[in-house]
Amino acid sequence: MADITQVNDQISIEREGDVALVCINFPPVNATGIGVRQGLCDAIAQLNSEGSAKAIGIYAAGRTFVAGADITEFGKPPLSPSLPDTLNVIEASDIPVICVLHGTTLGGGLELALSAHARIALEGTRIGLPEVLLGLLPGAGGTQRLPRLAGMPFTLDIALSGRQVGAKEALEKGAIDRIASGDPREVALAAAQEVIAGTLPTRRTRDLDAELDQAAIDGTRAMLKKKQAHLVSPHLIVDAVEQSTGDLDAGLKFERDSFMACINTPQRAGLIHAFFGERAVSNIPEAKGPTREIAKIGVIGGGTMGSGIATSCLIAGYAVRLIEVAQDGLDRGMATITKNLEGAVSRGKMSAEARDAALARLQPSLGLDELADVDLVIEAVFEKMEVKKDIFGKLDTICKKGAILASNTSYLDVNEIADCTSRPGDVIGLHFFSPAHVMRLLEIVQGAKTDADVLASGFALAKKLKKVGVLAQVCDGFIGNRILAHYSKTASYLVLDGASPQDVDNALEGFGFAMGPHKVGDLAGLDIGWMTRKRKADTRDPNERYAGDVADKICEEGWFGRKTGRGYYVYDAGAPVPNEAIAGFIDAVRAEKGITPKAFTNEDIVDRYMTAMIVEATRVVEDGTAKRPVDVDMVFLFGYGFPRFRGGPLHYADTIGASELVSRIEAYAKEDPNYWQVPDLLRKMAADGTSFADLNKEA
Ligand code: 3H9
Repeated sequence: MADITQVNDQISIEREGDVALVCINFPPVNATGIGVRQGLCDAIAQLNSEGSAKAIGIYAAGRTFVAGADITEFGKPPLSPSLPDTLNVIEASDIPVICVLHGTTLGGGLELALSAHARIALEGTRIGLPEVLLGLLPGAGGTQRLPRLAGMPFTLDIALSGRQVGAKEALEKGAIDRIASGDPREVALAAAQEVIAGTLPTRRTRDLDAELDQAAIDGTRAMLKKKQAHLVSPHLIVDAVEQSTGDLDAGLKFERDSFMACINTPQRAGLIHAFFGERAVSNIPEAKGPTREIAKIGVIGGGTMGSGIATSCLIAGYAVRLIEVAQDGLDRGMATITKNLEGAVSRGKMSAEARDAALARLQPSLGLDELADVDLVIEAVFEKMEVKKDIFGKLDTICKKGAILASNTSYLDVNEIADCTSRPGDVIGLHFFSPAHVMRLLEIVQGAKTDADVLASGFALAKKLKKVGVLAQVCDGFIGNRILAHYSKTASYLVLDGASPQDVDNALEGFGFAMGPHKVGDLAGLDIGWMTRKRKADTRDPNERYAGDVADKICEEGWFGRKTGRGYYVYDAGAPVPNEAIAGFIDAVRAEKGITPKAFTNEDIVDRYMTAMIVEATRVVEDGTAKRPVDVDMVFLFGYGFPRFRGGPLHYADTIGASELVSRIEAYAKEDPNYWQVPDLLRKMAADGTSFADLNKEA
């Protein structure tokens, strides 16, 4: 009978001869919540006061060693003992302590291991300090103890990138002492016995010195100044790592103070909203339940979109049949897919063998008849309803019973497409974002008659493709493009009313977007918007202020952005520069419309642009196109380059507050009452004092 004492629900001590094994058991990921911290302190104190054990082995039950601090505790009043204090207790133990790592040993989990007197990782273990991805810095010794073991460059690398490192690299760098194979408990027992026998050396990390690498510190600072000026925690990480050459306790204090400063930032709140939001979007009944088996996928269309979708499916391990109408289109599609896969190999995302295997699973075909045996078809052809209807009518007769028929349409009515088949229950929208093998968003569009298992299969597919699947209902543009169509007019109105395209871009880049809307337009191709404006000209609301005057003039010159070398910017060799001719177009339109230009500050620009985005996002939640505010937020983080540290448009809206937003909209409405209207939901939230976070909780 094993001699096991339960310290609390999450920590137990097992005694085996001279060895004490401390097991952490707090599913799902053994995060260091208050129970784990208290239990570890009590276990170490108890074993030291008893004095009978000669070595302590700490390991964890379940799929992983500790994956970090308990993120759900952040933003709430801190509970003692803190993690740094807990780890100091472990490090101070008179009885040597070893940790056995498996799974993903991250953040506070790695810091726990660093406070032990030796570390062994099981094969396949990955370690990392991902706090930076949550707007934090390692707050329990990571910036102080890791440099002592593995040096400053490695610490800066993993603490600033948040990347996970394999056991082999961790061993080479000195972050762990050994790699072993087997069961965590057995390895912990054997290692502790070795410690007693003297064949596994132990030492306290605090007794080692960290070597100053000024070049690494200075180089990193310069890089951050250029690339991550608006983020708080990366800069503090460098400051903390620089402190690691001094007294450990002073370094730990600096680190703790910096950690607490980060805890209180909106960036931390935004990034943690993003962490949980990414998981919440598929934590809905529609994503669960039975799914249909998918092994072979047909992709119709070898253009950029179809090729990207095919690439994504191949990378995930599916067999893919690529369909085009003519040989040259098919050849182009095959070449694009091959190039995409090459890119994945050169970026280290895929091995050359995996690429060859993927290409072997790809079958090019001319004509839809070849789709009889596929489990899922994804149509990615020209956005014209007549073309789509023709294809889906044919698929209805060709595809096997039970095959899922998906359209990658970005705004067309999925119900209309479904209704031209005899099996609308099999039809769904799967809206990928370009480049489809890179962008992580997948809007999963539920038609009125889509079967539940088809919908759940859409979510299962998203997971397999490593994408973030978000449920959307049918409407023009679904969640993302519908909101985009509304707020992008603000950028044009700002230019008509006094700002330059560069003013708008600079202000929004300052807010955190990687590119302002005019640069994005140039990249996507200005002709796309031009075609849409022409297509919608007859149906445009006569009361709507036209937003396309300047863009139309640019397109009339044959300037479609990057692909023609000229758009809002000029793309000769070197960095793009503003296209000077545009100012003339803007002046002409202002003169024609009698507009007297006004001055806009960066803050004015951001406020108007973001308020317009929030208005349409609110309507999308109000009418049920998106299930919850968090779904809108994830669409924007994963599909539209919205700055992750701001959490998404509706998380950001909560930082402003519904009342303030209503006042802003009412003020803007004095200029353009047709465009600026307060959504009923926002007015109600202002009256009730509620937030989008409250709506997330209710849903
Ligand atoms: C830190 O450590 C700070 C310290 O330096 C200093 C402190 C003073 N806490 O992702 P999954 C939940 S900061 C609470 O679906 P996977 C997650 O929400 C932390 N909950 O599984 C999900 O719940 P549900 C540094 C957590 O296998 C469930 O566990 N650490 C935590 O795809 C399963 O997660 C990190 O940033 C947590 N720390 O991936 C690591 N982690 O089932 C964050 C997970 O209800 N975590 N949950 O939806 C991860 O990267 C991944 O979850 C992991 C597993 C790789 C561990």
